[in-house]
Amino acid sequence: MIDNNKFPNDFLWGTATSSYQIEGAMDTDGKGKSIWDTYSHTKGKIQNNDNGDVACDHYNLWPKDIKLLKELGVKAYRLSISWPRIFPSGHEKAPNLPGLDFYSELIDNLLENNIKPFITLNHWDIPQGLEDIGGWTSRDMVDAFVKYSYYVSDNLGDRVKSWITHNEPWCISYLGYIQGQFPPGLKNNWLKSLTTAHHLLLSHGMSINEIRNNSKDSEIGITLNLSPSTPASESTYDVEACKFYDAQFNRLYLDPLYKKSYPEDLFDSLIKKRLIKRSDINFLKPGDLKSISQKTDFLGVNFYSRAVVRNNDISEDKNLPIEVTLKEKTDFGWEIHPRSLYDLLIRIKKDYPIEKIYITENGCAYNDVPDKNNIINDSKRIEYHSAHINELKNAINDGVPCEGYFAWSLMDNFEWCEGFGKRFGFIWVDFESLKRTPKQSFFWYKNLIENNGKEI
Ligand code: IFM
Repeated sequence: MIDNNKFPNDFLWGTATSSYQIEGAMDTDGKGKSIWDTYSHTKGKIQNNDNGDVACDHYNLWPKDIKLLKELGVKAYRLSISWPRIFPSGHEKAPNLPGLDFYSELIDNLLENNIKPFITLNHWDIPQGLEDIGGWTSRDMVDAFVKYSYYVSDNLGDRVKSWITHNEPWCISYLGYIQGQFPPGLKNNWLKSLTTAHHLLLSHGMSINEIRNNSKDSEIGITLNLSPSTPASESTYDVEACKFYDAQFNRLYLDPLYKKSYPEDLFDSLIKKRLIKRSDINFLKPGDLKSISQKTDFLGVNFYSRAVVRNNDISEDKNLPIEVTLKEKTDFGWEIHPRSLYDLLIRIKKDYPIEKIYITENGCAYNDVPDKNNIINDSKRIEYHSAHINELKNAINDGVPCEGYFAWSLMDNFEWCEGFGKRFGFIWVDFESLKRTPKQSFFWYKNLIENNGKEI
């Protein structure tokens, strides 16, 4: 329950989506194939073999979605650009104009409705043509991303004033090359995973000046998914595993961005485990860290849950019993732990010189369906957001410079490897008829925004 302490008057309440998850229109108006088109059409990769060919058909139904955003009362909307709509194979010299026109019209309409667009340039759906030359493991991706950022900001930068370079580089690097759940689906390849993380960070840094030059008075940041980690017991095994988790999940990205260094303990530990060689780190070239740590205007934080870390390298009988009791989980199986959002934000404030933060995603999957009166009573979603917003307010009161909150997501959509089976939206989408029905959480959030964070 949120108490009556108000958020700052100009606090930005928003929602977020991403291109591949909602747009559909997979080959319309010159769009090329993205890696997610290829991956989702590979049998067995996605639950139910779902794909984003149609998704929410936002490409055609966007006027309806803007009306819903307007009704919801959000002040800002975070969306991403589909890179292969702009450069179909990634290799073209000039952009595909119908792709730019689509976003240009969408942005004009958002602005006419007083909704501030926050643009993410890379929310994972890179052109397949770039994956074919090695994807993010190739240093050529840096130039490709800079070119893409240049053209998008040149065309939209007169109206878009908030830019996010990448969304959740950890997912691309770890899920793509260690867990093998995301494209390209490789497993345990630490060299490719680290190289990918490095090229993502480098391309972020290298694109900042291009965007700044094209989009005067804009703010530019990057979005990281971050998670505080707790050892499952006090054993040195778990404490060590927890430190490793924090290094690969949080510090691998925060340190180069804000401290101009990589976490040496991560590299040492991978070398000790013979997962990389010291010479592998030559993906890091002189001057790279300076480029990565270019000053940005904000950090986007995506928060869903905490991590309770158990050391899996030793047998259970050698370890101490697990001491941490997990709390209730969402339909995704992610633990609900709002206090960790507070802890995370306080830790970031303490450890890094970050001047402005936006919560660029926070949300939960619950599969509530319409009842016989067509009401979708998603009370658990309301509780989830309420508890997290409450902790966010505590963090702001304790000095965390957070200026906005974007709920994930505006509407149910294609949840990557889970297909359409996990619903995060404030709006229920019938994926057959594409009809949108606001859930009870939609009306709750509308009311919360009207009262600037106060629950009435
Ligand atoms: O749906 C995703 C989103 O694309 C990135 N952040 C996490 C969300 C929920 O899994």
